[in-house]
Parts: sequence; structure tokens; C-alpha cells
Amino acid sequence: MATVSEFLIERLENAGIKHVFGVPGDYVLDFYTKLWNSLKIKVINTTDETHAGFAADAYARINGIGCCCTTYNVGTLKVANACACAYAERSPVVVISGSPGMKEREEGHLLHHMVRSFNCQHDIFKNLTCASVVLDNQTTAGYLIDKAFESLQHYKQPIYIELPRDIANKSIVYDVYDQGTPQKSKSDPENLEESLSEVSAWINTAKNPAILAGVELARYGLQDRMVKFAEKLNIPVATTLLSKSTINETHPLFAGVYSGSASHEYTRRIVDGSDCLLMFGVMLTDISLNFRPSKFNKRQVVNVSVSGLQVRTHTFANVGFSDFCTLLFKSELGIHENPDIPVRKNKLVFTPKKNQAITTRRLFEKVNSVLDKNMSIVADIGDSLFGAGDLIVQNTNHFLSPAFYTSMGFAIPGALGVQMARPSVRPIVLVGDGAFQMSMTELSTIIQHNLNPIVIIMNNDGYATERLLRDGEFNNIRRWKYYKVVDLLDGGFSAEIRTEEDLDKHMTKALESKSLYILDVVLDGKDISDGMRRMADALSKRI
Ligand SMILES: Cc1ncc(C[n+]2csc(CCOP(=O)(O)OP(=O)(O)O)c2C)c(N)n1
Ligand SMILES: [Mg+2]
Repeated sequence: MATVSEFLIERLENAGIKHVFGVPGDYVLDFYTKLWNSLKIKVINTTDETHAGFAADAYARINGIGCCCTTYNVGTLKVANACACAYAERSPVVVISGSPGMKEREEGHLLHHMVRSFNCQHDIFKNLTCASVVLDNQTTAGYLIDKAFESLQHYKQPIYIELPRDIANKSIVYDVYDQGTPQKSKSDPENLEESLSEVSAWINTAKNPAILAGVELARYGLQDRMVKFAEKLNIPVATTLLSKSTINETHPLFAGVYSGSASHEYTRRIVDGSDCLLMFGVMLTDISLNFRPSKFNKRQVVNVSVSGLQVRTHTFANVGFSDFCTLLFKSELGIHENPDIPVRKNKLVFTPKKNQAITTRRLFEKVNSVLDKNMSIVADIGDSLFGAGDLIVQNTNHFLSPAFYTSMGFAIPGALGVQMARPSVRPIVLVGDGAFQMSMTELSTIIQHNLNPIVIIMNNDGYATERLLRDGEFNNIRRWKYYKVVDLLDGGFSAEIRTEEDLDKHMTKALESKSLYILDVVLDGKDISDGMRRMADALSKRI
């Protein structure tokens, strides 16, 4: 009979996990060893638990599910920030933590790593996950694990599984007939049918319908069907920063990244001017609205997401997001006249100017000129994200950034997660000097596993984003010689970039290289991207 550990590992394998990111510790050692010895799962030791969480999150965004495994409190509490990010942005991550055994908890003295009570860690993670379980005995463990996985699949959010160390090796007692299996929630059939016929009729009569594609489409694996639907009807598709790359951005129906008043003029015209805006799985955040209240006219919007379905001014109860989208995307509707989307140049040529200092704008132009469909963009917070909004991403679902939760430190561990999930994809990492200082140690793991992202450090002398909001000495950070990091790590290549010619030359070398390549791009502290400039005004008025 399987032990609790073996049962949990089997469930991870069956759910499609091939890599688990983590750091061991005595409370999790037994489980960690079993995981390490699994033939189907490879354990990737990271340099820090926060990074294990971000790597698992990025892995989940590509693979459909991710996992990290850490020890009690000292490790798992470091995962909390990454788990919060995954929760906020709907990324299905299994957070597994070892903990003190049930028996030793009764011994009456304090145990190392403890805080306040044995439940402290669990109490915190209850707020950061869609299901959290403590496997405190072998009779309920199997059922609790299955129930938690069911929640993860339903909500596409993280789950927390705590495994006390003396339960890990107990034989599991799991009789599905006694305990029942978790039940999937189903849509109300009448509400589903009525909502579909109302929305279909409206789309058919609308003058200029448009789609605002949200991040939930990718999370529920619906993005390709959405694109086919848009093609069938010939209607434009805009995204948000969080859902950027839901559609290949060279697609003629792609209408740009919508971010309220910071959007390009044509994107606003298409989205704000639509008489039937189909919002599929959109999380309306302050960033997607450029820090202003939403001005969408309810009477012109169908808004369907995991949170519910609203058609004009009324709502339909119990209509599942996946059910509604799947059926709508299959329905036969009329073709619309050619939408008014400007034809854009997708392959941009970058010709370096002689002795010209590199600027943020030219850096993004260069990145745009080399992007292809085998690359992903993993952008950290700051100008890395706001500037990257204008990049033309050709690989569907391969723009990754915590564009809602906006935690610094995502991109380098994120690239680790992306390339573990898709070894054939080459990540281009955009990371600020501030965020680099928080997360650079994970380059070590990247080298360890022979991965080869191109890491572009936007070395702009500190917290440029914060500088825009309020200038002050607190935004200055020590300027490192970032390109020297490859000596310390004893792997990869790097170059210091000061001019357009430097960038051109070393980008070519980076593209030819099969190893990690770091471009330390030295920028003026006050230089910002066009994307950031469009946002800056509204953002500073909020402070
Ligand atoms: C973990 C975390 N700490 C603090 C912040 C607040 N914050 C937002 S942007 C920013 C500056 C980022 O600096 P850098 O990485 O150099 O990027 P830049 O703004 O210069 O492009 C800070 C401190 C944050 N978002 N996340
Ligand atoms: Mg910076």
C-alpha cells in the first residue's frame, strides 16, 4: 500500500508535473528524498525559496500546473510572496511544506522554526491559496489531497499541502466509497443556454464587436479557441498587460495591449469604441485601466470570467467561464466587415548608429528586431514591464510578468521555470538593476542546468519607476559591475553595453550562444521607455 508521500507524488505526476522547485530542510527531508528519487519528477534545488515559488509560478503559466516544496516556516514563509502573486494572477501552483510531526507537537517544548503556534504557517497560507490542507492523519490524507487538486483545477490558483513529517511514511487509508470524491461544479443548463443565445444574437447585430482577451483564457487553455472564434467572425482582439501574448501579436486581428488612457490610440478606438465588447476572463486592474476608474459602459459589454457572467446590465448565475466560452467559441455566427485595425510593421530592422549611447527606446527596438516565435519574454517590474508592453511577442502565451501583483524579483527565477517547462524556448529576461539585486543568485541554478536565457539588465542607476513617482535618495542603489557576475558564478557570458553598436554586436553573440548571456545595459537614470512615459503621468497623480 502506498504511503502518504508516495500517494502525493503520484498525484503530482498524474497532474503533469515534471519538475518541482525547492530547498530541503529537516521537516521535509523524508518527502524531499522520495521526490528526488522519483523517476518522473526532477527536483530543481533553487538558491532561495522565494525563487522556488516564482519558478513554480512561471512553470505553471506555461505547463498548466507547477509545484514547489520547502521546509516549515523558514522556507515556506519565503514562498508566501510568490504564492500571493500566483493567487492574485491565477497561476496553479502546488505549495508543499514539511512540518513538525503530530507526535512531536505533543512533547510540550518549543520546536525549531516554530512561530507562535504550530498552525501559524497554515493560517497565513489559507489567505493565499484556494485550498489549504494539513495531512495530519493517514485516513483523511488521500481525500484531502484530491480535494485540494480539484480546487486547483477549478480555480487555477495555488493550493497549500502541509505534510507533518511523521505522517509522510504512513500507509495511506483511502476508500473513495467511504469518503466520497470531490464533486465538480456544473453550470446551470438553462442559464447557460439563455445567455449563449442572447450573446450570440447581440454579436450578430453589433456594428463593431471586439474582444478584450484576459489572462483567464490562457489559464483555462481556451486561447487558441478564442483566436479561431475571432478569425471566424473577423473581429479584433486586444489584450491587457497581464494577458499579453494570448494571441500571436503579428496576427492581423491583434488590436494592441489595452491599458486605458495609456493605450495606443487605435487600441482605445477599438476597445472603448466597440458597441459589443466581449471581455473574456479579464482581470480589470489599475494597471490595465491606467490608474483611473473604469469607464466601460455596461450596456456595451459582455463580461465573462471565473467571477461570473454579466451581459449588459444583467447577470446570469451559475454559468461557468469555461462552459460559456467553449460553447460560444463553437457557435456559428456571422462574419463582420473588415475591422479598422492599422497594418503594423512586424519585423523591425535595427541599424546601430555610430558612437551613439544606448537609450531605453533603442534597447526595446533592438529586442523587437530579434524576437521570434521560439522566444519568450519574461519581464520583471519597472520599465522592464512597461517598456515590454510594446514588444511584438510571436509566441502565444509566452509573455510572462507579474503585471497585476507587480512583485520585483520574478523574472530571473521565472526564466528558470519557463525553460524547465519548455526547453526549446529561449527566454529573453528583462530585469531592472533593483530587481536584479534581489534575484541574481538564481542565475546559478540556470547555469547548473545548462539553460540559456538572454538576461538584459536595465542598469538605470536605481529605482527608476519610483523615481518618477517621488524622487529621493531612497531610489539610489549601489551600481554594481553586473557584467562581472559570470566570473563569480563561473558560467555563462556577459558584456557591458554602453552604445548601440555594443548592443548590436553582443545581441548577435548572445543569439549565437548556447549558454546564458547577460547584457548589462548602462542607461541614464532618467531615461524611460515610451510605455512608461504613457503611464507615468496618471501614476504620479495617484500618489
Ligand atoms: C518586492 C518589491 N519591492 C518593492 C516594490 C516597489 N517597487 C516598484 S518598482 C520599484 C523599482 C524597481 O527598480 P528596478 O528593478 O531597478 O526597475 P526600474 O524601475 O529602474 O525600471 C520598486 C522598489 C515592488 N514592486 N516589489
Ligand atoms: Mg533600475
